[in-house]
Amino acid sequence: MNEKNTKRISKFLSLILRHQPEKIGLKLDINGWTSVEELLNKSSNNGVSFTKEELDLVVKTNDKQRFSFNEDKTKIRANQGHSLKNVTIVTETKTPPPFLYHGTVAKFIPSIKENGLQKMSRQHVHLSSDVETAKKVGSRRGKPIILTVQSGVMHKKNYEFFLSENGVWLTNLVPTEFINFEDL
Ligand code: HQG
Repeated sequence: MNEKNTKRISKFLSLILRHQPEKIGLKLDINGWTSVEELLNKSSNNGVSFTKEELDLVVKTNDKQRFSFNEDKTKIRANQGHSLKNVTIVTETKTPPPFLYHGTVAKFIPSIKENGLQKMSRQHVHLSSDVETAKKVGSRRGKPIILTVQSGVMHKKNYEFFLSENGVWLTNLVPTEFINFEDL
């Protein structure tokens, strides 16, 4: 399978396993899992055909490890990034490093200054442990601006942090007083 095809399937999986399973008549359980066999069948019925081996390869080689199988590989889910309200991926709360980073773009800064970092359409605010990754996240929307979040201070004040299976730090809200806006 070529890279273009892998990417196409990965994008399709993100859509179905995070946002719109109903698009192909699929149901996710409350932990985000769905049957691999049903996913293969229903995708194919809706014009997106791939084999179990191809799915395996997409999950294994995905650049951000977006998806996981359960132990016996009968079920699959997205590790994070859901907008579906009735899916919760349980991750343990974890002590974050002193600083985490958020990549965004200039047009959002006035609103972030006023309201802090909000979940917007996702279930959590997504933060990166390194500047490089945050830059990539911001670049999806234009020239990236990197905000530094005082996660250590927030943690001391009892804000909860979660670490997703693929290494993304998640929290519910970053109030503006914990964001460094210097130079902006
Ligand atoms: C911005 C991708 C105005 C926020 C990435 C961001 C990441 C505000 C956008 C993951 C705001 C939301 C998440 C406020 C936040 N006012 N704008 N108060 N608070 N924003 O896509 O962090 O490929 O939901 O800065 O690589 O960009 O999907 O979040 O620009 O890991 O796996 O509102 O998604 O990963 O956008 O990206 P998103 P994000 P995947």
